[in-house]
Amino acid sequence: MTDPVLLAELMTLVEPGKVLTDAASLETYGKDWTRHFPPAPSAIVFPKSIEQVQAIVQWANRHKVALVPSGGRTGLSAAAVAANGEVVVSFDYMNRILDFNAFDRTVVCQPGVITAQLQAFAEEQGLYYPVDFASSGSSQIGGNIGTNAGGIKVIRYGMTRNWVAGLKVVTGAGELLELNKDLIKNATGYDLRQLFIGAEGTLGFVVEATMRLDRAPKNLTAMVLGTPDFDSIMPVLHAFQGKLDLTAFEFFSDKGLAKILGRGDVPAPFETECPFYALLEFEATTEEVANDALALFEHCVEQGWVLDGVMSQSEQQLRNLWKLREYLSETISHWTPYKNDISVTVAKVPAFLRDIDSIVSTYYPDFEVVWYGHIGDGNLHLNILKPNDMSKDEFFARCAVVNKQVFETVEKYNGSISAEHGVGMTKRDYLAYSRSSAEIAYMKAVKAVFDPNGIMNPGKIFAPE
Ligand code: S2G
Ligand code: ZN
Repeated sequence: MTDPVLLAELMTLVEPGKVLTDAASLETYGKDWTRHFPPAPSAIVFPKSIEQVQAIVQWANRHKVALVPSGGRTGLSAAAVAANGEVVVSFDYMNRILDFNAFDRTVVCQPGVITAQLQAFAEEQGLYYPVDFASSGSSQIGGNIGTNAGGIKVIRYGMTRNWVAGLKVVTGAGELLELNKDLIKNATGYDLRQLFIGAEGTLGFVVEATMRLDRAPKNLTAMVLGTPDFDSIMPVLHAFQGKLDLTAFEFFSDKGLAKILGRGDVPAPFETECPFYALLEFEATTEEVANDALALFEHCVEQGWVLDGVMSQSEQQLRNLWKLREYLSETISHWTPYKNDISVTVAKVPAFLRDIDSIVSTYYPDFEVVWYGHIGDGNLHLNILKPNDMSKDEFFARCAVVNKQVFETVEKYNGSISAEHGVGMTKRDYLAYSRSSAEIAYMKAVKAVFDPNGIMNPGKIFAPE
């Protein structure tokens, strides 16, 4: 859409200066963190109110103009990429915390509230917003809801879906719906709120979200344990989970640690060099809990599952241990990684890991492979690093060759081709490895109900027909 008449009409729907078409804005707002599809929007529009969002959607329906929602643009599946002349709807100017209810422990947020802003607000109230991940400093609540963001605390607190008390959405038909009214109990038919969570903006726009908060955790304590191989990690999880209420159980490989230590700003956890590392966290509410953790560490060493380990003794050391895991995504981005974000049920992780690792080492003998992820909830991030002397296109083409084997293995273990990063455009061609044709047909029927003219983020989740 570049028709100047349509653009002129669009400008009347928002405040002056809130429709941009300059090349720099189109480039910046037309993309997310993926680099597979060149951004090519026709305009960026910045609504400041729900009414303006509704007017934009009604305008788009009248003129059959495709709209792409844009939040913090930290997505990893190109769900927020406008590659075909769409109009990007950015929520940068709908970024306020509107209300807080101490009794319900809920916060009413506009979609452009930064995740870290909500986390800090919760802390000021002596409470806790428990969904956390590497990009929380720039991701927006609207985008977190659109992708049902997961991250590092899912093992205890679940995904974003668990923390949405209520939503106001503008459907693809331009109607405003208030979903669930922030109620804890509400047995009045289909919970339409849940449809919009994880829909990647294909059903409509999240224009207001009431988020739930939890009590603040006490004396969070982390351990990093070095293990001799993949197979030792799950018995460690099982041993610790049997005794402690874990708030996190992550893992990363020696190659991942090497990239972090190469930064020069994060200390090594301990001297011993190990093939794999588990990072676990729990609330050391009493001396006894801390002693239980140390006893479990000793037990795992005796069993040969752990070679060495360290437990945080201070806030600073807790933060340093987390940097070993949380800095991975940004650190390896310098090697233009080909990313897989796959999951199976926890019991299947060991066999699944072995299968995937043998595929990877067979097909990628000359590529550097970095493993990390939220292994406590069965979610693995497999990152293949691009050799410096290889072009991006050749590298991605070589990696894509193995997708079939990787996703066939995911299918064999009844897993997901996208655990938390969503489908967007990067995974839409592989959807059938995780969803049946009947499910896909029903999902498309649901989309047709909420977005009858197909203007909402077309080409995302479902490949164009
Ligand atoms: C993580 C962040 C994105 C990535 O670090 O857990 O979900 O790099 C990731 O895969
Ligand atoms: Zn992750």
